[in-house]
Amino acid sequence: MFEGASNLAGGVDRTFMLILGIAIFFIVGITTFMIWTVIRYNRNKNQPAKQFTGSVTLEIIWTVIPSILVMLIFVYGWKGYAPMRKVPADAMNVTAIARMWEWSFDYGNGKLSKILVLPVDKAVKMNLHSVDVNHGLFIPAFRVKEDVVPGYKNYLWFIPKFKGDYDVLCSDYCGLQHSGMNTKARIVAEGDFAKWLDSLPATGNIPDHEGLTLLKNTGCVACHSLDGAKLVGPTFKGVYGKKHVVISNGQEINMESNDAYLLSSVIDPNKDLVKGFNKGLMQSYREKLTDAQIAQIIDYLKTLADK
Ligand code: HEC
Ligand SMILES: [Cu+2]
Repeated sequence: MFEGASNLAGGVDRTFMLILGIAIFFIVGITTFMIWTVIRYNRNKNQPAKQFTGSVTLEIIWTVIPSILVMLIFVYGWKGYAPMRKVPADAMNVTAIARMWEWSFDYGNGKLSKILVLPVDKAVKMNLHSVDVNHGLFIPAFRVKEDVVPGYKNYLWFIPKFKGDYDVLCSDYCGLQHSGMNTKARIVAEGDFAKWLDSLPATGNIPDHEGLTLLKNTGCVACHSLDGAKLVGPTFKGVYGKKHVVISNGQEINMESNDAYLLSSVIDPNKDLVKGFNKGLMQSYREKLTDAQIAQIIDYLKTLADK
């Protein structure tokens, strides 16, 4: 009955059904008893009610029964939870990288993917890594969910049981586009997985401009479009050489976007705020990118200038 989409699903579902069963038993039992007493002891047909206090028997019953039920829930819960923290030694390692607001999966050797492709019937350990704020890796069908906290090493593991596509969500509210932080887990046959992994380009091999690769891999494009569309941040199209109004120290000033301005926008984004956009959304990349990488990004942004 409890065969879920992963090896861990059964333990979670059994605990859930136990709690649901107890809840249904009590809501039906208590309501029925209540209705029965209202009718059976109707005040018009019976003697007036009397007040009495103290009943050792009753007190023992209502202490012992709930204690047993709570222990039972604990035992089922523990049986479901304990295996979640015991990763088999032969599990394959994949790092889930969370950033506002997308998931990427690192298979090692620079191989990154936006969807989580995995072979069926094989244990996988997901190392959880956040580059900005708290996120949560949640794959409901597999009954796995763990926090992804910057600077903290967390993990989860599971064995997918069936081929197919499953939803991958972020379970922690992580800002404006949190609800869009979804992707797919695609479970495929072992051979198809090997082929897919082979065909995945190592990041260094993507024949893009280095700066564009950095924009994609650092997650800039989640907030900045390249085609003129307004997202959370201003588009990068035509950003170089653009004359626009920025708010600096509470003052609106006209500024032309040049090398120095772009550099300061990346390492100190909230200093000059582009008018019409919110403060505090973009984090400083001073520590996340090297000077050379920022130079490559700026180099690429120049190629998007309006000619
Ligand atoms: C979480 C969303 C977000 C991410 C991720 C983000 N930015 Fe921004 N960015 C913004 C917002 C919002 C603004 C406008 C407010 C401001 O100027 O700080 C902005 C402004 C900028 C500007 C000034 C644009 C203009 O029209 O003057 C540049 C340049 C820029 N970002 C570069 C980057 C780069 C490079 C990255 C990746 C390394 C990046 N941003 C990542 C949200 C983001
Ligand atoms: Cu998130």
